[in-house]
Amino acid sequence: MTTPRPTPEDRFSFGLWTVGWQARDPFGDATRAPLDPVEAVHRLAELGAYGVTFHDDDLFPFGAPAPVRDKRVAAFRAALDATGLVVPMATTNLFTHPVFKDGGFTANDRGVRRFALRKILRNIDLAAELGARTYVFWGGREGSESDAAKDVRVALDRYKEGLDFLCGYVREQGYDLRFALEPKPNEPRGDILLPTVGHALAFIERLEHAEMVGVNPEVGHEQMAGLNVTHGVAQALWSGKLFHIDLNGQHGPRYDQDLVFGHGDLKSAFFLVDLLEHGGYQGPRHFDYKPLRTEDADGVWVSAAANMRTYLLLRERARAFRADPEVRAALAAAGAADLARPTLEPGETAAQLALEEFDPDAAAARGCGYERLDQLAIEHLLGAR
Ligand code: GLT
Ligand code: MN
Ligand code: MN
Repeated sequence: MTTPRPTPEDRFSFGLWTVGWQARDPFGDATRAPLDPVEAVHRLAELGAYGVTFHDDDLFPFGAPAPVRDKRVAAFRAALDATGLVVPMATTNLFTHPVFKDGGFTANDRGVRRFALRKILRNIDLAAELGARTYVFWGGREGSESDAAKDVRVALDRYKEGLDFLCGYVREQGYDLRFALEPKPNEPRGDILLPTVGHALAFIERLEHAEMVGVNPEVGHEQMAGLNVTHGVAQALWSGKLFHIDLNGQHGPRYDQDLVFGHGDLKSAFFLVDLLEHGGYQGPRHFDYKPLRTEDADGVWVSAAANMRTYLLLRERARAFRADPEVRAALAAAGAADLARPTLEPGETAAQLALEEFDPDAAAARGCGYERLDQLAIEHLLGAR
């Protein structure tokens, strides 16, 4: 089999916090040394990525004085210039420092909320300077463990207030930047606000500048909620709200595994790639994963390459699936095209609809042919066709 090689045209991007994860977990210390962002940029470029993303705290330590910050940013920028890697997205760390233990936008403490907004504003300026077009908000600490602790309706008021204010700021500054909310059901909070793509889409419609806010679904986060991520992503696309995507792997509802893309539910990954490739998504294919804690530095780069290679292999498989005449025939037999036909004739009335003769028993007796289609998908996925 040919080896697909990632190129910048594939638009693969990685968070600095992914390859840079030192593998500290709730039970154990780091197993790897810190990774300099400059090295990360060079290694990712060598592997064929086109972009790198970051939290403010990935680039310089929390509360770093201006000279340290400037030095780190300059080194990062020089690495970008040297490699041609771009920064398509940036985000704020509102979860590591203990000040954010009760959230950033929705902490009960108003002083913390104001501090969070200042931290975000500062990094939005840097994101815009570095050419980012998307700014992600993952609200991992926005939530609670006890329903006595927080009035969710009021917390959502504060969430909206903060995002409305930040949208206003981006507009005033004339930045070419859109926001993408990243849902997650739980972890680190017991329950996180905006737990799924559906919750986030509904919330966005209540925002003052809804047009500049979309979603950044993460494969594993929807699967942690027991949901079909491909359906969530499809609805985001349908709503014109798929601004960004976090690709990774997960085995069903358990802790957030952040595995390499495709290393969890492979069949779901196949259908997700099929959707992204045929559904008109033009944005970055961003990997948000954690190299296994068992790996050394070499293993980190093996895993980074694995994300891209798996995506490309699935893309090949999805294309072969769509091009296969047998699949086309099976889709036709299953009536797939009929779904694209509006249910009513233009201008048809309820009275006209009532006149139609229909035999429900005959329709009920017809098989849908979906088993055949599903098996064809599996055979393409397995490279058997
Ligand atoms: C954190 C989280 C991710 C988010 C990142 C953006 S940070 O690693 O687990 O899902 O995308 O804030
Ligand atoms: Mn995750
Ligand atoms: Mn993510």
